[in-house]
Amino acid sequence: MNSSSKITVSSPNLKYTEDFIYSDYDYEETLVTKTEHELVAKPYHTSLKIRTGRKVGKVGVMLVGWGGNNGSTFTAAVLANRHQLSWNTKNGQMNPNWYGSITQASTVRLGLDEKGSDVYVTMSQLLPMVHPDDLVIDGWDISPMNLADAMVRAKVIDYDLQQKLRKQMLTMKPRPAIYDPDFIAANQADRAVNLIRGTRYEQYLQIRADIKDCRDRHKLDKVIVLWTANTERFCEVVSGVHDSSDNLEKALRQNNSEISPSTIFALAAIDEGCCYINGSPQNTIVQGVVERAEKNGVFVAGDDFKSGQTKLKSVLVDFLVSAGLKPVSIVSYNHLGNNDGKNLSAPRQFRSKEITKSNVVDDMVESNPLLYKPGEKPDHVVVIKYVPYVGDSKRAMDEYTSEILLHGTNTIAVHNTCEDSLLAVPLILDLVLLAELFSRVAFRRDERQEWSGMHAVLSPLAYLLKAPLVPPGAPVVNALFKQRACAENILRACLALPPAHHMQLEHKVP
Ligand code: NAI
Ligand code: DG6
Repeated sequence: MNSSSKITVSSPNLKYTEDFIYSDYDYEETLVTKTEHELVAKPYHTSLKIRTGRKVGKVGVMLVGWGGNNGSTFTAAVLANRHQLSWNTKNGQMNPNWYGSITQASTVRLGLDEKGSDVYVTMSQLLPMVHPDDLVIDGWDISPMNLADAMVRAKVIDYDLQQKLRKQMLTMKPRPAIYDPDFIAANQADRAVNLIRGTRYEQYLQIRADIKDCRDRHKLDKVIVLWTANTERFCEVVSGVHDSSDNLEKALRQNNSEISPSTIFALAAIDEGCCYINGSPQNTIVQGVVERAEKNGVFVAGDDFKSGQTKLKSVLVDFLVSAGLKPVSIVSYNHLGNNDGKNLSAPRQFRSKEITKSNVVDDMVESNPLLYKPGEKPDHVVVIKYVPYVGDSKRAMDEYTSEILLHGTNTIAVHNTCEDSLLAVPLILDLVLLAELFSRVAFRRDERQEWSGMHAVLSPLAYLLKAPLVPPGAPVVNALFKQRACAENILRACLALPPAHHMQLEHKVP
């Protein structure tokens, strides 16, 4: 496989122009109707026209919480890759990579060659995507620390690489941010000194001004705003406040105290025409935010990066349930010593994380009524403890107990030790790159219709998120490989390629 090879699809259903890739796509599904004694399955297909813009443009990402472990590590990773910096460790010389990023370091099967062997390409080769080296990074933090010192504070990057990045990162300074002590843990107060003062509406206006400033200064075509700041408590959703774009606007101007800092960032981003991604668990993207995003034709996505323990859970439980085994107890314990762990040691912030970490097996359980009665679920407990000594090196211990044949018991125990930020950073990259790509994809059913983009709630990013938001009424999918297949097959559809089915009938049918 040559990761720089150009891919050209040769098909009567695909047309390339200078600006667009046009795909004529037959979307196939099966409609099931139920009568008292019978299920009738009827295949159907929908003809779609899909248009993908080929011009990527100059893209900026503005991180909320830029000076945190994820923000500083993301910046370090982009710079290390951009400048191809190598560094020494006790294990020898290291070179940068993007391991953990599905767009940069994972492959998709394009098809088979003349000998019947699989041909794989990097996911980023399929369609024009922003190159990570070209991303402009900016952002906000309630802590004023420059990015070089923030990287030292995070204790994630090897010392020698820190030295090589120091000069450049010293010049990077987070913009003042919105701080509301009611939303994050009290133990964060000492870093909250880089602040936008004033009412919530004034803070919103300042965030808009910051986005404009970043866009103008770097001559950007697109800015994506991504929250990787502290986990907030859930806001109390109040009707007449959060339930519509107009009500939110009114409440913002009235300085309503249940409008969280993250929701103010979301509103400002959307009103500046930027996609907003929520990498933390809180309920930022309330109904009024979704409505605002729909009106402005921009994407929102969330919630909470799915990096380690939950990613494995969304594989393991899918495996168990689809193997006909019945998980009955899932206990997930973790301890960590970074600032995220410190913030999560407060009950209300822990509760936000407990919610996103707990609802991640529901779709798999509901998919198998042979194992689970309606409403029945495994016992599922999530514990998080703050242990400063281990820093960013999170320990996650999971015990999965399942009922097996004739009421036997199968217990699987998993222990994972890993720098949390090194798992989260590639997800930040993928979220940004895929959101940008999907902003260039439009659909219509026939020539008479206008092109329209995907739904404002960008659910194809679900693979990267613990509690994926979906458009109203759409089913939530947590199973990891279904999520991956969704993203991969949408990319294939943009190229008029059939979904990956893995049947390999060439090798089975005489
Ligand atoms: P961190 O605590 O090191 O960084 C958060 C940063 O946000 C801090 O620098 C803090 O000063 C800043 N901040 C707090 N409130 C702010 C506000 N209103 N505006 C701007 N900046 C603000 O945390 P870390 O490890 O970088 O994680 C960030 C978020 O990502 C957390 O919510 C965490 O739960 C979430 N997350 C992290 C994962 C990981 O594997 N590292 C995975 C899933 C989610
Ligand atoms: C402790 O659980 C801290 C959290 O921020 C997690 O590290 C983070 O949400 C990642 O969770 P997971 O379950 O995807 O590894």
